[in-house]
Parts: sequence; structure tokens; C-alpha cells
Amino acid sequence: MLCCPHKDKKFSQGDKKQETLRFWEEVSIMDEKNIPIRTYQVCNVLEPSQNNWLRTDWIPRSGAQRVYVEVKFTLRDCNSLPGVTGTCKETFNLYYHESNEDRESYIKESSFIKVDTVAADESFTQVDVGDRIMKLNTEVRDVKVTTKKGFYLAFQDVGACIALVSVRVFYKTCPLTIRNLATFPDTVTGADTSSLVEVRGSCVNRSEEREEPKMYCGADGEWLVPIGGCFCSPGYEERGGACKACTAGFYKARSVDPACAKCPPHSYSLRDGATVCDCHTGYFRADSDPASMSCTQPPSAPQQLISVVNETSVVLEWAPPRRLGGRSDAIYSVDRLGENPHLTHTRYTFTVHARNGVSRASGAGSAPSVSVSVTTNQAAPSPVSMIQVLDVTRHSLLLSWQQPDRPNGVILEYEVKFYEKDQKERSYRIMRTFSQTVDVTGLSPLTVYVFHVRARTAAGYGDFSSPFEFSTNSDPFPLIGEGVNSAFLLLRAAKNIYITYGAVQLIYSHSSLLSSLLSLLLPTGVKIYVDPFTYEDPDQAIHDFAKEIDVSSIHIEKVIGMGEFGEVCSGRLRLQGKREIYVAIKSLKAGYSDKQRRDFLSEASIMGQFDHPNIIRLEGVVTRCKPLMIITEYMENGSLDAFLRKHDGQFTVIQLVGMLRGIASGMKYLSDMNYVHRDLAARNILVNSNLVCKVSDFGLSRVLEDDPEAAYTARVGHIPIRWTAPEAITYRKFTTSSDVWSYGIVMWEVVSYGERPYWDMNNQDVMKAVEEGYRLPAPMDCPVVLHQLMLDCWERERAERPSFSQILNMLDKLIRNPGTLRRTGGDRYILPIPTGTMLESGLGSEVCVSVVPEACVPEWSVYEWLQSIGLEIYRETFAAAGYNNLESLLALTHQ
Ligand code: ACK
Repeated sequence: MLCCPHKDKKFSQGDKKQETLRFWEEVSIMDEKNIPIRTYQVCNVLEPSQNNWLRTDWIPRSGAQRVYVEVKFTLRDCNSLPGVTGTCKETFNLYYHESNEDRESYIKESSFIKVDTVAADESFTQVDVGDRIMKLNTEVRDVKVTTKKGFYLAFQDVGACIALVSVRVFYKTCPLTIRNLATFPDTVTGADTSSLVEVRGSCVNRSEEREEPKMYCGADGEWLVPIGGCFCSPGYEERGGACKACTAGFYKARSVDPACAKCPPHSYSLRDGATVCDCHTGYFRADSDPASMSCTQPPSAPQQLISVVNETSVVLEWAPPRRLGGRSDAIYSVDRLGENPHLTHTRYTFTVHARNGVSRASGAGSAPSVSVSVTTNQAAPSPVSMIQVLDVTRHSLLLSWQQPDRPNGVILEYEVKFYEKDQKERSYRIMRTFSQTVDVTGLSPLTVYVFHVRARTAAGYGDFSSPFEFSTNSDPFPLIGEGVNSAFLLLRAAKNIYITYGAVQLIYSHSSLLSSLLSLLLPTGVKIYVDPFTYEDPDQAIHDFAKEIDVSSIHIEKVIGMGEFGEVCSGRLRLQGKREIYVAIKSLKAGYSDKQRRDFLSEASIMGQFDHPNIIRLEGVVTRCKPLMIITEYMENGSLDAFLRKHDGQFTVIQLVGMLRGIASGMKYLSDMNYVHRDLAARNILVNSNLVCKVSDFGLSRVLEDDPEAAYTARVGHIPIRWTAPEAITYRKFTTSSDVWSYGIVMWEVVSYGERPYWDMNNQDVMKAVEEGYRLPAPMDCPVVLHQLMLDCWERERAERPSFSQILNMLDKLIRNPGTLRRTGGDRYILPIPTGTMLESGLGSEVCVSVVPEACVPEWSVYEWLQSIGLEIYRETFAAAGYNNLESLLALTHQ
């Protein structure tokens, strides 16, 4: 604590001489330990228009981009100075001037740029050395210095009574660190308070790159978002952040192996750093054996070889060797001594050898073997050369064939072997017949079967014919009825073509049929969103869901922004018999295509189905004259992200939670309607003058991806990576649960007052980091419970994320018990990043990356289908009635 810097020269009580400092002066004083220190003081409080400057020497910036200036000073309270009127001030100004020169003797005041006006937290009223009444103030300001080699600081006094005690100028770095076996150097932070410096790490000694190691150095000197890393090289393992050699008796073969392992049986390592263990004498390792496998031996000879002669064929049988050598890959080879196998009365000697994977490595000459001699008798018939089909039905094939060219005796019977082509020979059937035809029955309709035929004489079976393929006929088409039947036919079509995105999407059908289908299945009172793209005629959808407004009742006032299709204006709407209201008017710019018209109006068809205080309300549309317009309620504070940035730090936590509650309530309503938003982000939330937040933007992006055509062409969809759940990015699984993920990101945006999620990281790194388990840290002053709720929304498994109804309950509870919002996490923290597989790639762009839509939609279970239409409670009922797949639903009757 400093003692009394103003002692010598300031006003002191009872001192009538009023000795005053005219300019900044260097004054020696004693600190509280009576050690002399130097201060700069000024105190011209009686004279108006003071402008006294004090400047530092040139300060080299040494690579820093943002410097911090910590000023310690004392300041006299004007009220405590007798006789002082309006001239006395209680602040001073801090300035800086960037320069390459360290010898500028005179710098014009006007070339200094103001950093801030600095006021004291504590001023003092009396000089009383003994009581230590004077208070030392410490204020820190930061300033971006990027243009020159160094800078000067200056202090401008405009009539205060101040003593500058110390000025400390510093910059921040993220300190040298090792993460995931990569070293990251001491790194100077970026120029702006929200900028991140991307730093590549280098693998520590004896390690190699797993994936390029990277981290970001945050403005406050903290390392953020480690990605990638290194593995210890073969022969080394991680110990205490370094790679240490495996000790004798241990080895590590691959860098991906987590640690050194004990040598496997029958092997050893004598030196440190072994990548593989050597085999004991008499034991071997095959080239393809992994280093983790025991060393093994070749097998002994096969045992108990016996032969069974069937006219001209011989069946040999033997038992495995007594010693398999510790392996399971024994193979046998048979050598034959003697000519022409199909001749009668020939003597042969067969030798069976046993080998395994280390037979070659063992260097032993011939493989251990066992032999047997046999004599054959008569030649078998030659193969049947052609099979024909005489008749086909849905379940049978009538086949015929010719006798073999060389029967070599009287044919006793034919054997027909056949199987479904798809099944290959995994399961086959055999039929025997004396004639040259067979009626094969019990077959499945519209299935390809493969047939082989062989003949048998007294000499045994000949070889099978080559394969012949024949297909059965298809089932006839089911009857198409009226009413209920057509609804189920549509259900079948829907299953085959496209069921997706939370509603049954029936393509090429009229929505009234959809309604009839749903009315059969839905309990009354459940309202389900109908996708306007299921309408054959898009104008029909607009007329079903939106009111046509006469253009004369709209009064456009000014342009407030640009939308996807053209300008967004504000204005007034006066409908007959109603009071005038403020509205937002989106218009479709001239020269649009049919498709653009349809896409533009689809937003109104979607919005028109919703009626909720947290969903932007559609007033109506203008489609009968040009330009086409969509009229919605007016939201005075515009979009939420810009609004929060403009009012950084100005709301209470309860106000922020109130906004989040509104958004959650709107999203619960949408999810109850089975509508999946897919682009939930603060930029798509609008705020009115009462701070009520409403979900908006039911526009184009979904339409593109939902387009059934798009699924079958290489059409490219746009996904806002930072807001989108991993499963929606990787395989387009957009569900209410992926909306919940986005909601978690919106929470983060709100609590951080519109900060960009994942700051200025690129999309590819965001995907990788999220995939590796990284989650956004709690924003400054974020209540722990809110961050926990965000983390719950970002569960990798979508089934584990909360529902909007649970989120809403949670927020209501927090609002009722604001005490729970008081605990904040303090410092930011980084979640550990588990190692795992990485996303292969992503194409980076500012907000969106392009993905090629999937070519087909996975088949749904009955449960998934029920879930998609909000009727999962009937799961048991359906299952109990035996409806286990969508196909089985086709058999449902109205009764
Ligand atoms: O952030 P903003 O002011 O809020 O800029 C965008 C712009 O139009 C383009 O979308 C604003 N906007 C859109 N709809 C409305 C509305 N219903 N009320 C007020 N502003 C709106 C949005």
C-alpha cells in the first residue's frame, strides 16, 4: 500500500499557501515501508482549461499485437478540496501513438490516439499520512498495436489532482505447453479480444504425427481446442508427456499401440526400445504374424489316413496332426502318383502333407506327411451340357436336359442341385429323378435360381453341369381400392419412396389424401405440420395456409434488410375492421423462376400453419399482383445475434434465460407439430420491443434438401456446420434432436452476447473438434446450470439429448429459483478430448459446407415412423397387433 504521494505539494488541511503543481512533476515520496519511490504528480484544480501531458519513452512492441497498460495512481476527491468549483476533474486520459522511431523528441498531441478516460474507483478526501487514508487505484486498459515497431503512451491531465505511482506495460502469451504429445511454443496472443491464433504443434522426441497437432491461442492467454496429436514411435510409450523406451522383456510394434506390452510366449527382448520380440530357438514367426502373437512351430504329420474308393473316385480322410505347433492355420496338400484319374483299374498312391504358417520359416525340408495306395475301377458319366426350362409359374420351374455325351454305362438317376442366386451355395436343395425332366416347386416368386444337374452310373456320379439360371414369375399387383385402401397404398408408396423429416411425406399425392390417412391414425386434437412440397399444386398449399392480402391495405415505409429472395421492408397493414399494425414485408425480386416462386411462397405455407407466441406470425401474402410479398408481424429489435452484440453485457441472467425460455417454448411447439427446423441459430430468431424472442426463417435450405429429386441427383445442400448436430452433418439425419443440438448453440450465443460459436476456427476444424469430443466452454459469467444444459444438448447420442419439453421445464425451474443461476464456473475450461476416428474431410466456407445428399433413405421401422408423426405412444399397440414392419401395415383394414 502506498503512503501519501501528495504530501509535499498538495492541498493539505490547514495549509493556506495553496502551493500548486502547474504541470506533471516528478516527486519523490516514501511508500508505507518508508522506502523512497518516484511519482509523477499534477494538481491544477483551480485553473480552468488544463491540458497537461506526460509521455513515456518509446516502448518496443516485441511482436505483441495487443498490449495491456496497468496504471497505479491516487486521485483527490474534488468535493474535499476547499474553494474548488467547476474546474476540478476526477479523471485523466490515456493515449498512445505508434512509431518506428525510438527518438521522437516532439510528438504533436493530435497524433496521439485516445485509449480511454480513466477514473478512480476510490478517491481520497483528506491527507492524513498516519491513518493511511489515501487509496491506491489500479486500472488496466488494452490497446491494439500492430502497425509500427513500437509505441509511446501519454497521460493527459485536464484538471485533476493525481499522482501516477506506476505504469506497467505487458502483453499476453499462451505459455509453451505439451498436449497430445505435441509441443506448442510460447505464443503471443492475437490483436483482437476475440481472435484466436492458430498454432501448429511439433511432435515430441521419439513420436510421430497421428494427425496434424493444432491448438488455438485465445486472447486471454489460454490454449483452446486441441486437435490431432502424435503417437510414440514403435519401441516407445508415453510416460509423463514424453516418449520413453520399452524396457527389456517388453516391446511396442506400432505407433498406434497405446503402450509397451510384455513379449508374447516363446519370445524375448534383451534391449530397451524393442519393436518386436525375437523367437526362442525352435520357434518361429510367419511374415503375416502380428508381433503380439506367440512364436510357434510347424505341425507334425497328419494321422490315420484312410481311403474309400467309389468306382472312379476316391475319398481320403485323415485326422489332424498330433502337434499343431500352437497355430490354427494348418493346411493339407495331397500328392497323387499314377495317371488319368477317370480310367478303371488304376493304382494310385496319395500322400497327404501338413503345413502351417511357419513351415517355410522353420527351414525344414519337406512337410511331415502320411501316404496311402488305392486301385479304382469304372469311369463316371460326363457332365450334362444343357438345361432348358419348359414352364414357369410364380412358385415353380419345369426343367429338362439331354443325356450326357459320354454316359460310360447305364444312367441310374440324375441329381438336380439348386439354390437362390442371391444366397450363392450357402444353402441349396437336391432333387433326384430317373427321367430327364423335373418339376421344381415351392419356389419364391420373382427370384433367380441357379441349377446344376449330374448323372450317376454304376461307376458313381459324374461332374455337375455348368450353372443355368432361371427366374420365377412375379406376384400379381394388389387391387387398388377407394378411400382407406388408397390411403394405405399411399403409405406403401411413401415407404418405398421417401418417409422423412418428421412427417409422412407423400410424393406425387394430394394432401387431402394425406389428411385422410392421418385422420385414420391420429387421435383428435393432435396437429401435424403438412409439408407444402407434398402438394401437387403449390398454389393450393398457399391458399390452404395463408391469407391473400389486398395490396392496397399495405403501406411500405422503409427497407430494413436483405432476405434470401429480395428486400425486407417495414411498413403498416390495415385490414378491414382491424386496427393498423406494423409489419415486415418480404418481397420476391423480379425475374424469378417458377421454382424460386414456389420456394419463396413455401415459407409462408409453412409459417401459416403455426400459431404460437414464440413463432413469427404470418399476416398474409400477396400473390395476385407483383411483386409477390409475404407479410409478417414486425419485430422491432431485429435478429437476436445482432441485437445481443449491440447490447453486450447489458442484460441480467434472468433476462437472458427469459429469452432462451421463449425460444425453447417456440421450438417445443414446432417439435409437437413434427416440424424440424434445421437452421435454428440466433440469426434466425427475431426480437420484439418487449424482448420476446420468436423463431423465424422457415425458408429455402430445408426445401432444397427435402426435395425428393435432390435425393437422387447430386444436388448440393447447405448446412450451417457450427449449429448442426454431427449426425445431421454426416448422414443428413435431421430430427427434433438435431434441433436440440442447435438450440444448445443458440444458448451459447445468447449467454456470450452474440459471440460466434467456435470463434474464427474454420468449419473443418469445428467438425473435427466436435467429433473428437470437444464442446464449447462456458461463456464468461455463465451459470453452471446453463452450461450443463448446453452440454446435455450436445450429447453425441441424439437419444440422450433432452427434449424441448424437458428444456422448457428446466428453464422454468431456473426462473422460479434464480439462486441456482448464481454459481458461475469462473475460468473457462476445456473438456478432455478422447482419441478416436476423425471426420475425413469437409469443404470449408464461411458458414456453410456443401455435402452431397444421400442417394437413398434408410428403411424405417414402425416405431420410427410412429415417432415421426408423434404417435410413438402407440408403439406397444402396433407391436401387440403384430405390425412389426411398414410392409405389414399395408394389411391394415379400417376395422
Ligand atoms: O437483423 P435484422 O435487422 O433482422 O436484419 C434482418 C433482415 O430483415 C433480413 O432478414 C430483418 N427482419 C426479417 N424479418 C423481420 C421482422 N418480421 N421484423 C423485423 N425485422 C425483420 C432481420
